[in-house]
Amino acid sequence: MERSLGRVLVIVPTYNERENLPMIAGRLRAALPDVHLLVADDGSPDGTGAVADELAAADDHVHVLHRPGKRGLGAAYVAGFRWGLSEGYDVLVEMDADGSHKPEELHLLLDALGGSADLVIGSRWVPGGRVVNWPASRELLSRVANTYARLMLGVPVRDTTAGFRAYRASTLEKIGLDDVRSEGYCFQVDLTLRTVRGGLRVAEVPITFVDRVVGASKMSRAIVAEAFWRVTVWGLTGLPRRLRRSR
Ligand SMILES: Nc1nc2c(ncn2[C@@H]2O[C@H](COP(=O)(O)OP(=O)(O)OP(=O)(O)O)[C@@H](O)[C@H]2O)c(=O)[nH]1
Ligand SMILES: [Mg+2]
Repeated sequence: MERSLGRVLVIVPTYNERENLPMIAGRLRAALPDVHLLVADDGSPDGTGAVADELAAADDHVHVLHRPGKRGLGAAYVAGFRWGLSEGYDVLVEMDADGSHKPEELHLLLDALGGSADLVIGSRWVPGGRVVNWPASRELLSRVANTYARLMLGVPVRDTTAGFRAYRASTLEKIGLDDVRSEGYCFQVDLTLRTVRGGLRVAEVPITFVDRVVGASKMSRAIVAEAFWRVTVWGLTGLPRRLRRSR
């Protein structure tokens, strides 16, 4: 299916994912051999960047973007999207390095994108979606964050914070990346909101999300706080428009 969509680039942001990267790259290349991979590494102290370089040297479908220091997930994706758009890819995919997003399920997202969507989200919180081995505290945080975002923003999406997603290049060109300021996971909410407000079509497909087995989480209080205040600001500034529409 990905053939009819054109050229597909999967962007994997990495920060200290040395043990995970070869595993996830191998699984992706085996699952969808035509798809290209871009590793966006933020100068990981554990040497993930060098591991990525080795993978790229051995495989012409693997590319690496080195960035000087940890600047957040959002900034890494924006840089990856820019690279992919300038290289002429037609579909740009977001995927974590830690195995939480199964490369073997990526075809489900691409199928839905080829159906009739401008953005497809691999969702934990639609019927059929599952989380495996996630601590109850993380599940609660995700559910509360998603409910808050849905109510504040009026966006009909069950998993706005999800990080396994596929965009058409035309979607990213239309919504624009120049003024994206979100750094942490609210980057995902930010781009979902831009897509919906741009009148584009968002589809969710159920996925099985598996908690990371090795390596450390980058989730922090600062990331949760940023998401909370930004969603609150977006919700309040978007309120007049929602009220106008509901009249
Ligand atoms: N380049 C870059 N990648 C990052 C940064 N922060 C996180 N990542 C990567 O983004 C992906 C998601 O981060 P995770 O730490 O797995 O976040 P999470 O899935 O909420 O947390 P876990 O519970 O550990 O799975 C992983 O591939 C990280 O290596 C960053 O500042 N820069
Ligand atoms: Mg993770």
